[in-house]
Amino acid sequence: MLSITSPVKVQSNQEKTVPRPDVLQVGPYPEWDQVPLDEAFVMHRYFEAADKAAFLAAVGPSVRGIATRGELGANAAMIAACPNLEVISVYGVGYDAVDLAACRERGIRVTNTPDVLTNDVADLGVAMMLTLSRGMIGAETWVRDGSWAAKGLYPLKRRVWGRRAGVLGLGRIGYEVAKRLAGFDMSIAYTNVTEKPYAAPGWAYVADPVELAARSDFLFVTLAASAATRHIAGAAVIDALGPEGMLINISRASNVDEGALLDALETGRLGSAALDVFEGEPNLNPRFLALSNVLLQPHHASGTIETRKAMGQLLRDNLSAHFAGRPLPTPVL
Ligand code: 8YV
Repeated sequence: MLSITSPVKVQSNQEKTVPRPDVLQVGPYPEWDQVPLDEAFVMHRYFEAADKAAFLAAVGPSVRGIATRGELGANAAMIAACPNLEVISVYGVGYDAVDLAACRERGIRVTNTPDVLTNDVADLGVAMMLTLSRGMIGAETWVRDGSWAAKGLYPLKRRVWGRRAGVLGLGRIGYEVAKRLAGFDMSIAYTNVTEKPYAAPGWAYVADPVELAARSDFLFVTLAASAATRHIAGAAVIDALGPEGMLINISRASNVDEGALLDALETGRLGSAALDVFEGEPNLNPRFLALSNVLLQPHHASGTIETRKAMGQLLRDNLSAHFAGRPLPTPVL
């Protein structure tokens, strides 16, 4: 059988050849991940290639693994260009950007990095709510630009504690968001496909997202994205949240109808939105930049040193386990 690994020579007592599997790297990682990845695998840096199609055509046949990131995934064309692909390891909990149907068809394994990022993502969601509701970005500017001294007191903003929170998707991240909100004495309701046995007593299960939005001041979108959840927060949900409501999205842009969201924010039918994810990110719709009732974040909810180190470790552990024939630590497929 044709060998599809790139051998490297390793000096030891007696010279031996250690085959390192070829891995296609879709996007950059921090140095602390890149170094061990380069040691364990032959990394083919797709993101550095000027001509992506030519690069894939050249390296695709040797590729046995893909290392990608949550928002980058691996599409059908990329998977098709790698006829010997065995495993895709995602640096992120969301794997909606990986063509799972293509993977199923070819028996390609898929892994992600759940759990290790849950608390940081929840923290950022709650921080976004507080920052926007209390006007902290504007307040910082008020101090720095001399407005405090020149104009006096900063305009009053809206309270957070004790108000009504809705959590759209009570998975791991939604649960941690709700737990934190309980600490602000908020009344909590959630929507999920089914009622969750682990929901705390007092958290109301509301099956219909529109009804959830209607009884919420703050609506957190914390669903794992899929074709079924596309635009689940659409015009009806947004209108139900209303002119006093705030939408916070720390999941995927596709869960929200961005056109409907922008229309509602521009006309005041929705009070405000705090967003970590955008359609076509990192290039977002310029209409967002003209709005003062939004808080815009660069998809960094999992972006702490501690969590990103744990994600990188898990990404590598999944690849290593696969190539060593061990059980995958966190399989999706
Ligand atoms: C990204 C994410 O993977 O977990 C996810 O699904 O989208 C993020 O954690 C992260 O921004 C690294 O690219």
